[in-house]
Amino acid sequence: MNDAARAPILPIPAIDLSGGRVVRLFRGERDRETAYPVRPVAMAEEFAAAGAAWLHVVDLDGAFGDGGNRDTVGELLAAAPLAVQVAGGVRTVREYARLREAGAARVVFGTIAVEAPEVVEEAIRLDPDGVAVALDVKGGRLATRGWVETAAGPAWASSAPAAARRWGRRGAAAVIYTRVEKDGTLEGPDEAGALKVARAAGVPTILAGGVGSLDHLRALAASEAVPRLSGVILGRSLYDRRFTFAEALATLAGQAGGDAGASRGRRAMGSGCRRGPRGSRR
Ligand code: AMZ
Repeated sequence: MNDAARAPILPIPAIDLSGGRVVRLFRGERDRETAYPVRPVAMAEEFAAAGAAWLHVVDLDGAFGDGGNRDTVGELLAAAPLAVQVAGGVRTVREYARLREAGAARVVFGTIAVEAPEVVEEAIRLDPDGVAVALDVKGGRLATRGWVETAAGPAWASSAPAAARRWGRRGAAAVIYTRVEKDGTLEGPDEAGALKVARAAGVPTILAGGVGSLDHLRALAASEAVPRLSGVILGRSLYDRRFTFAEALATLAGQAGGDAGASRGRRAMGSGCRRGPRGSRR
């Protein structure tokens, strides 16, 4: 493969919201939450300043089906100086259109893609560029409703590659593959599973769950995941300062600067609370 074809995998920082706070869950379990004392918009600005092009925002309360973080998501869409992908609790075409009008570059459908796929198909008919489908796999099946349920859906929902193939053919702009058992564990992503999904989907595929070290990113960058995976979502690894966003970016781009940038970028998470309004960057 020539170098031009080896577009680097894009690191995508995640902001998961619960009750307006920035949190991380362990394997998606609600009672295993870590809250981080950062303001969501300041965090987004921090990631943008470190070179992020995209932000993955999850409204966890929306995903669990009780309320949501609409105001905070709205603030992020209005203020964040980067492309935002919004996930969690989007169950209607109307909500999809509302988020797109509010500035979401992509909107992610999880539960409703399994329970009522016609809703997602209608969104694709209206506005295909913004539709991403989440393929969240738990115990080998697609998980819905906050990853609590793995009820039998249609036949294609019994495997992530089959679901990926379906949504790729139906015109989704992207699919996001998360291995629930890995999420929040820092023990390494399910690269093999993601590759199967990417091959089947034939549309940009993003991997989420389990990245815990720059070595995990180096392994991805050196593997056949390039150029099949377009992005990798980073959550706990950034919040627990296993590495900085700048290091992740450099590592996936194949630059030695993954280490050299360490001390510069190390401050990134800590200064999130202190950062001023947009435009007041150092
Ligand atoms: O952590 C969880 N328990 C969780 C989570 N992160 N549950 C759902 N989600 C994410 C999915 C997807 O991006 O990965 O929420 C989105 C799906 O939401 P919904 O409401 O469409 O199923």
